[in-house]
Amino acid sequence: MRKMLLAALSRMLQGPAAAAGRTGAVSEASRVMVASRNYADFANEATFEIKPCDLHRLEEGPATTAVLTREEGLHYYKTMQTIRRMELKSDQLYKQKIIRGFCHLYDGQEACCVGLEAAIKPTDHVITAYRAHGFTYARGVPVREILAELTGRKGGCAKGKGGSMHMYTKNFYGGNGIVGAQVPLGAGIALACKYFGKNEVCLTLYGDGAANQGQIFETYNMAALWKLPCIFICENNRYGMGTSVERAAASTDYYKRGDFIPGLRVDGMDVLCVREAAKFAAEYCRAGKGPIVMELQTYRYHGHSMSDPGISYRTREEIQEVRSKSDPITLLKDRMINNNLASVEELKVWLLVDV
Ligand SMILES: Cc1ncc(C[n+]2csc(CCOP(=O)(O)OP(=O)(O)O)c2C)c(N)n1
Ligand SMILES: [Mg+2]
Repeated sequence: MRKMLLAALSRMLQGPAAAAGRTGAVSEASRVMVASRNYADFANEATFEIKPCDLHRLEEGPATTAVLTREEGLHYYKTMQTIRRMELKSDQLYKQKIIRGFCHLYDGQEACCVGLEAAIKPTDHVITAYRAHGFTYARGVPVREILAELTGRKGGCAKGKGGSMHMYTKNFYGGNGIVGAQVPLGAGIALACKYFGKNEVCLTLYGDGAANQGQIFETYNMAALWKLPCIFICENNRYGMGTSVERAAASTDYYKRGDFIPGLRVDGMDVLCVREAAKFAAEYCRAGKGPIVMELQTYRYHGHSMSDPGISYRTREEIQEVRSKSDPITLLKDRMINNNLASVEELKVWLLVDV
C-alpha cells in the first residue's frame, strides 16, 4: 500500500506527461521546448478588467481592474493545478480504499483559496469547514503531508490522526466537521487579534449550507458590536449536502445576510476577482471598521463528499457546462496565454520546470 501511494505521489509530482503514463522522451522534449523560448519574450505583467462585485452597505467596492504579473500568474496557476491534481488523486486513492473515512474534495473551487491567500499575509488567520485540503496547501503544507494525513500516516500534518476534515498548520485552524461551528471560532480568533493589538485579520469561511444557522447571526452581532477584524466568507457552491440554495434559503443573497455588516458578492471562479475583493476586505478590517461579509460564487465538481456521486440533485449537463464555461484554471490559463504572460508549452510542463 505504501509503495502504491509513493508511486502515485511521484507520478503526480512529475507532471501531466507522467500522470498520463508517458515518460522520459516526452518530458525531455518538453524541457527543450520551454528552454527554446527566451523569458524576455514574455510580458512582465498585464492589466485585466474584472467583474465588479455587488455591494451591500458600501459606497465603493474593490478595484474593477487587476494587474497580474507573470510571476503571480505562474504561482496562482501552479497552486490551482496542484490542488486540482491532488484532489483527483485523492478521489482515486479513496476508490482504492487507501483513503478511508470522510473525504470532501475542493476541485472547482480552487480560485477561492488561492485568491484569498494571495490577498492576505502569512501572519493573518484562516479557519474553514471540512472542505479543507485546498486551504491547507495554500497555507503552506506540502502535498506529501496532506496525502499522508489523508492516508492516516504519522508524517501527515495532523500526525495522521485528523484525516480529510482536520488539517492544521500555522495560522490555519482547520478543518472543522460540524457545520457552521468554525464561524464563532473565527470571530474568537479575530477578537484575539484585536485584544493583542495586532493588525491581523481572520478569514472565517463557511458554506451556503451553514449560512442559515442561528450561530452565524449571533456571531455577526458580536463581531459588529466589538468591531472585530473578521472577514466572514460564504463559499456559495450552489448546494448543501444535497439541496440547492434555492430550496434551502429564503434569501440567497448571502452577501447581504449580515444585515448591518457591509458585504460583497464576488465571482469566486476568477482568482483575480477573489484576490481584489479580499484585499479590499482586509484593508477594511485593518482600518478598524469592523467585520465584512464576502460571498464567493463558486462550484464544486465533486459531490458533497466521496459518498455522494453528486448527480441526484443536479444534472451532469450542469456540471459539464460549468467546467467548460467557468473553470477557474482555464480562465487564468487563457488570460496568461492571450496576454503573453506564459506559453502553452510552459504551462503544460509546469511541474517539470519547477520541481
Ligand atoms: C451541525 C451539523 N449538521 C449537519 C451536518 C451534516 N452535514 C455535513 S455538510 C452538510 C451540508 C453543508 O453544506 P455547505 O455548507 O453548503 O458546504 P459544501 O458541502 O457545499 O461545501 C451537512 C448538512 C454536520 N456535519 N453538522
Ligand atoms: Mg455548499
